[in-house]
Amino acid sequence: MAKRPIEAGDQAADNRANQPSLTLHVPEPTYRPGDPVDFAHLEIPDAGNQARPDEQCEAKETLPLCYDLVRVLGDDNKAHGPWDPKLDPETLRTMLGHFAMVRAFDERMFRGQRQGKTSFYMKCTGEEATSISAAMALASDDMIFPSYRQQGILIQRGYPLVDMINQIYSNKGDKLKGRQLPIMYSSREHSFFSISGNLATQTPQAVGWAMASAIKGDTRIAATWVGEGSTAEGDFHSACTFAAVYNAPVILNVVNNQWAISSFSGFAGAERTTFAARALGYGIAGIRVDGNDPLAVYAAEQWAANRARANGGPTLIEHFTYRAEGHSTSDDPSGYRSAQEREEWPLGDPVTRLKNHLIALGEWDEDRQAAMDLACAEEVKVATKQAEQNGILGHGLHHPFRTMFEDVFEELPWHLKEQSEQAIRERETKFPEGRPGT
Ligand SMILES: Cc1ncc(C[n+]2csc(CCOP(=O)(O)OP(=O)(O)O)c2C)c(N)n1
Ligand SMILES: [Mg+2]
Repeated sequence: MAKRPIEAGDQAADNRANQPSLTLHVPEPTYRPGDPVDFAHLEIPDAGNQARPDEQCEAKETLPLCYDLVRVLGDDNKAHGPWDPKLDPETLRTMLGHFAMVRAFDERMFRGQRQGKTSFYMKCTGEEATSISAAMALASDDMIFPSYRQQGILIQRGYPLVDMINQIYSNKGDKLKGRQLPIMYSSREHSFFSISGNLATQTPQAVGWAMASAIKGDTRIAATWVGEGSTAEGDFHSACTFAAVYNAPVILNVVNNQWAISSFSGFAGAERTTFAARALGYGIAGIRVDGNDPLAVYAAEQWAANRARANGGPTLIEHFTYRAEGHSTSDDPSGYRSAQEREEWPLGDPVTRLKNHLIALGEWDEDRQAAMDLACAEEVKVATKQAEQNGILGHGLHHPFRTMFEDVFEELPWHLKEQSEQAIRERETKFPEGRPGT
């Protein structure tokens, strides 16, 4: 671009005449469709090499952990180092069972969308550990403020599959009465806050809930999950400020799966520093963890939970992982990223890594894995059939139309009452024969 012409007498501009033109950096992902992929530039430290500071340490003592990568499971499929949470085989098998279940669930729901049973679905393939292993390190009544990719937590907390599917189908069994986009679950009984499509709003809400818990002298902490792309939202930074100022008992989980739909993590600042390192500027403890290492994720979350529960304050955990599939059923990643990325991802697959660990311990084998996968697929199938009795997309078996005016106000204000009557009247004119579900 041409430089601004220097006007006579503009001494300041004249003095800069020999300086280079200013330029902007616009991030560009390393690999586009068809490009060969090589992740050799990623620094992947050996498992077990990271120090584990005291849970009550000062936030700044976590500085090395913000640039390192906490890893426990080595290439030998064994657990190493001070972060090994030393879980017993039964707990590891339970974790593997939740992994298998969420994978079976994702698989069937994705197919259901392709079959027209729902309008929308989102998988969490490759990111199972970041939700399930983390949630297992929390108390079952600690409050979860999720994004849309933490279905694993509902499964881990025992939320009925059929209720999840009813919500996905927006049918007459949907506890949210069709008022939320499919997959945006909510369950007070499972301490699982309503998922919002407005990115990052859950982060200040989690901090606020944690502050309220402290004000009440409660012992429950809050944990929130947010994508790396969403950390570019102002809400995330307000959340960090409040969490730091009030030393709130909260865990901020940033799931860095490298992509935000078709935008790569560089657009949220990944080229400049790690997401974990952002914690330091706020005075929050930070940990960068191998998000595909279920033991490391568990250990990091447990460290942060112990810290928060003992009034040590908030922790930001960056889960370094990879979104193995499309963003949602509405996305086609082959249009913007190299298909090789998934194969070349150097941290492997969390399900395979946990399975191989159990096998290495002599506590599991391939036959048991195959039987478990089959049993999960069967359980999801049965739940799907049961939910289908309540209706699928387009079958009209949804909550009656008039109910959309209910449940917000104890008494419907006059203007909404008018609107509701008008809407029902118009519907009767449009469908004189009546429509199921009206
Ligand atoms: C405030 C806001 N902006 C944009 C969107 C559209 N949107 C939905 S998901 C998404 C990508 C988010 O990526 P990331 O935070 O990395 O989470 P991921 O999908 O990778 O889990 C975008 C831009 C939205 N829902 N809300
Ligand atoms: Mg992302």
